[in-house]
Amino acid sequence: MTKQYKTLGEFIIENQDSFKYSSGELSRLLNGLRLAAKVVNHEVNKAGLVDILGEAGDTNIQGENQQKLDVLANEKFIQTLRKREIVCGIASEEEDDFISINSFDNNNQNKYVVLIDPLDGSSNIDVNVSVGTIFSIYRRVTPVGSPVTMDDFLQPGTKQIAAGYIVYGTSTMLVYTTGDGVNGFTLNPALGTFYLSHPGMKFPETGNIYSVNEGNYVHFPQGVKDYIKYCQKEEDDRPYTSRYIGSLVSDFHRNMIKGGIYMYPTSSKAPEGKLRLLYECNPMAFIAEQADGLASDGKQRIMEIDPKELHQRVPFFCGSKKMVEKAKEFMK
Ligand code: P6P
Repeated sequence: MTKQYKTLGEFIIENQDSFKYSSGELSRLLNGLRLAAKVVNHEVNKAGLVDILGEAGDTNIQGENQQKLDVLANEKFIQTLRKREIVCGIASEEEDDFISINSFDNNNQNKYVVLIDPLDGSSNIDVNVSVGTIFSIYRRVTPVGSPVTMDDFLQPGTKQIAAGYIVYGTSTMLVYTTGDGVNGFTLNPALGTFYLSHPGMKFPETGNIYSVNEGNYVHFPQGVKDYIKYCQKEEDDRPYTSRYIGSLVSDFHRNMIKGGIYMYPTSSKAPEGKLRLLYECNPMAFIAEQADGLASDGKQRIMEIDPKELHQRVPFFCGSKKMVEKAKEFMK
């Protein structure tokens, strides 16, 4: 008798009562993201065939227009969420402004806004390296029934009610939190079903992996340089291993399982850092803290930053508690 693993659908239903806002809407929202994840996974996995099927932007042998995958992923997530009548607004890395969603069937009673990076690290597709989707969910703060405003999106990360990512790797996983721990689900592509493969994910308190683009070393602030040299020093549990694949979701996921720290500091080339606060850093920070890790901009909790604009960038230090604390000591 093979062990029966719980499916994502069963898990969402079982846990919806524990979710204080639950009226089934969050479940429907998470199910929408689950569906979109499967569709995007299918497209990502056949991406390598684009050259045979036709270059992105051109038509393929079936005469269909090949879209860039991040544009396609963006459209799939927006389309799926729009249809589910739960979301009143969406902000995306691919969209300059937020999208207001009116649902006439329930005269605009939708309560949630979603912020999403539909395909993070998409430049890795051409070289067959893992990419990911990152999402962050809030309740709107303006009156239900009225059109969403920027205030509904510019909320601090501490107000998130759910966050997660999908990593399209050697297997496709959906990892998310609603504030009650972090759970990972692996897709069985043959069945199109996500199974609970990683219940209660936690960052090890410390680790020996540091993830940073060392090509930018000369541009980093002195404290970051000093921490990197600390990681490389022959002493105690060091030198650590350097692992950086240029895909935040994959580096984060590996570090959460094995222990490690991911860093995207400011540099003279990126004075605010590169990663976006609202749909990259805040959701990953929520997951990190729910997994007993930390996420900081080098000075304060990522989730306590008061957002000023939709595509705002922040420096990002995230992972095993003791490693982030040590990095912050060097940056004081
Ligand atoms: P760099 C991908 O573009 C991304 O947003 C993250 O997924 C990744 O960790 C980082 O940027 C890579 O940036 O400047 O090191 O190539």
